[in-house]
Amino acid sequence: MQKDTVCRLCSSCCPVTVEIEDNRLIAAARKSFLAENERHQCPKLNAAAEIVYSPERIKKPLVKKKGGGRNSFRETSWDEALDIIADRFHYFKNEHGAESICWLRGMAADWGAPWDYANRLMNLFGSPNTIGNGSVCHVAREMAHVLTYGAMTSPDQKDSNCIIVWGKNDRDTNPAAYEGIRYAKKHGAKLIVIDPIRTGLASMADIWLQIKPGYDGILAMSMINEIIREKLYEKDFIKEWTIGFEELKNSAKAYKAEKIAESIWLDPDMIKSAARLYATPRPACIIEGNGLDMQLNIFDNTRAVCILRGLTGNLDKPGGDLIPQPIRVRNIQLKDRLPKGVKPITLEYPLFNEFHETWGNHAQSCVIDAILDKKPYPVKMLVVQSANPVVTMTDSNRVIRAFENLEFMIVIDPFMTRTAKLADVVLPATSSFEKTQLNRAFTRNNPVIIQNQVIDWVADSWPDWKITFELARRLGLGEEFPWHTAEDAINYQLEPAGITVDMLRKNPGGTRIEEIEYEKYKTKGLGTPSGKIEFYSKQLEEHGYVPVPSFDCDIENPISFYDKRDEFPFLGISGARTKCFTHSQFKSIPSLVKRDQECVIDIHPDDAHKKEISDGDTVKVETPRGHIHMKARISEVVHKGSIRISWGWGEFSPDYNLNNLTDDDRRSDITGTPSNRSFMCKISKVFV
Ligand SMILES: Nc1nc2c(c(=O)[nH]1)N[C@H]1C(S)=C(S)[C@@H](COP(=O)(O)OP(=O)(O)OC[C@H]3O[C@@H](n4cnc5c(=O)[nH]c(N)nc54)[C@H](O)[C@@H]3O)O[C@H]1N2
Ligand SMILES: Nc1nc2c(c(=O)[nH]1)N[C@H]1C(S)=C(S)[C@@H](COP(=O)(O)OP(=O)(O)OC[C@H]3O[C@@H](n4cnc5c(=O)[nH]c(N)nc54)[C@H](O)[C@@H]3O)O[C@H]1N2
Ligand code: SF4
Ligand SMILES: [Mo]
Repeated sequence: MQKDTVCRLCSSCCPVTVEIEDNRLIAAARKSFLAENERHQCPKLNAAAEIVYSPERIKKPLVKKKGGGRNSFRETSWDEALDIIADRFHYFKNEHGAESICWLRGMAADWGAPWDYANRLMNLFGSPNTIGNGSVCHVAREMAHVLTYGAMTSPDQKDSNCIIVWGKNDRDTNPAAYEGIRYAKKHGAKLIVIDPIRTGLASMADIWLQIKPGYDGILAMSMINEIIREKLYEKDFIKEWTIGFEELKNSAKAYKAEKIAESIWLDPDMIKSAARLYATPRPACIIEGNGLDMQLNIFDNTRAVCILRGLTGNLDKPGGDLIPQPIRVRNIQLKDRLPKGVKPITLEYPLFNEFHETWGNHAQSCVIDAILDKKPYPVKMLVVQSANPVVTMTDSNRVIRAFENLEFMIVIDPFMTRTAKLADVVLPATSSFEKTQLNRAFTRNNPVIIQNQVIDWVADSWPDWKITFELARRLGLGEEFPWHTAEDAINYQLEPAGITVDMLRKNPGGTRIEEIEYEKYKTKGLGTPSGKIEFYSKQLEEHGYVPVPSFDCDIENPISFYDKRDEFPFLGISGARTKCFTHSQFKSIPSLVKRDQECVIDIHPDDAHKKEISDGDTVKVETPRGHIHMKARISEVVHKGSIRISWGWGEFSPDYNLNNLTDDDRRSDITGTPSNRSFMCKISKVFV
């Protein structure tokens, strides 16, 4: 039997059809506008059955044995596990205040419905500390979009005549987007790729700018300068729909291509060609990604990229960058029920906490500060849901120290991760195929597609929604959590939009609440204080930040440990994701581990020669925070003087954990983002 759902094995949220036999998932396939033989394959989805029925899945709730060390658990019932947890919630609230409890969220359960449920529970219980990982993922970038033109745009690449792919590797991370790029290119679109690595997409590009990591804002400002100098901008549009053009023009003059190119590894003529190629054919769009995230200048870098969209008038035009048409979903977080005056541990980042109605708090590193340094106040108890922070958070050694200092820790995950091994209670969550869920990806823009439960819960696992609802009831919050099914809760959330789960199920291809509308700003304005695109932002100025993006290469060097570059001369780049894995996940799935041979460090041949390193040698990589070992791959995809390190292998072995190397001391002062992507390091061959 075939069933429709949404895959959540990574955050791309692909609509899929699954084949079910005797209540077992047999196979799954992505839906696509392309014919079957032209579709881009996803090995993770092909391994869906192996993942769902993995013998490594946690089968029952686990409680740490009395007097036992790390990873010493006994199985228990849901009743006992939830009673223990509820007891600890009350204990810490009574002893230290509810805010001493923090709920840390990763990407896997999505920031849709399940994010709202955890926030609702915590707000009602009295703690403002539900913390997401948006400071290292796209929420920090989203803030730059919102402050520039009111919402995060989505690129309409399929119908574009020129696509910039800026720090994104869709071929491995988002098959649907990659298919769109390929389609557009086949129909004549030009492709510009901005990436320090010659990725598969870079090899397909008309122009590839091999930028020095972290310096994207300087490049964007230089392109802005070029577009203004050559008068390639949309004059009438700018007059009517933007503010701060003169200030932008003056600011951009500091970034003449000839002046800045060399310091960011580029050729001035290439920067000019890219600016011209982007600004001439209309429509054009910019796909930006995680290459901009996890940089100290993330906010201004992204703002400069957003400004390019406004300058060329590509905003909200077909084939350009579209302002989304969100669904009217009920905000169920009940933030107003928090006790008056209670501040979150992320209080240093007020604009980031408040820029969006439901995103909430995302300066993830603050969790570690609060546990270890008791700043701004101590966190004593932690719930970790759908995250593996021991591997994925910055400076893993510091994270482990923090978790060992906690008085009580709960992990909710389908697998026994390195993080779960440090917990007091581990709750087995179902996989995405075992639960019905409303993902934010489908509420922030039309059309809405529902994720359906397509098989029974495996072993004694529960879906995240049920875990949260049952815990809420045990905490005495039953009145505000009256739902006994995911459908009940989602129907309540969807009510303002006039749709129900049943209606969504009748349209597995997606339910469109509104027809697509372009240039909506003409009738509705934009969601900024001025209603226009803000090249110059008064709001930023009032909060003490620069109103027009500005960068100083020397003072604000965006690369960690740059001051120690004499001892740590190589620029380490946290590598692209690969098709087989989602961050730390699936490292116990035999077919995926066997298929992916990418646990390597890419080194330029000239550097390898100097260091007497050959292909396959074991290399030690060190920073002031720690070290890792990996095999070398001699490769010209990297720039001389830099190495690319494979991402996510820390779950397989702590010796491969890239975040042993990263620094959490320096952060963006606006989003709290550390530089997980780019850091100075040293390398040496290990003689075995
Ligand atoms: N297979 C797979 N898919 C995934 C995920 C996964 O783990 N595996 N994770 C999901 C998640 S949570 C996310 S956030 C997305 C991310 O998806 P992407 O944005 O595609 O992330 P990456 O694959 O890390 O690719 C980022 C690109 O940025 C480049 N880069 C590095 N530093 C810089 C820089 O300073 N400037 C520029 N311009 N480029 C730079 C890298 O070389 C890389 O090619 O993928 C989602 N999809
Ligand atoms: N150096 C460096 N650091 C990075 C990155 C990088 O590229 N380089 N990438 C960053 C980015 S963009 C992100 S988003 C983060 C990702 O950080 P995490 O969110 O910690 O990433 P994952 O390793 O995917 O961990 C997700 C966990 O959720 C579990 N899980 C899967 N499905 C479910 C579910 O339905 N419910 C529950 N409860 N659990 C589930 C998985 O088994 C896994 O243990 O890492 C960030 N850190
Ligand atoms: S890219 Fe693959 S793993 Fe990610 S959601 Fe799509 S089908 Fe699932
Ligand atoms: Mo992410």
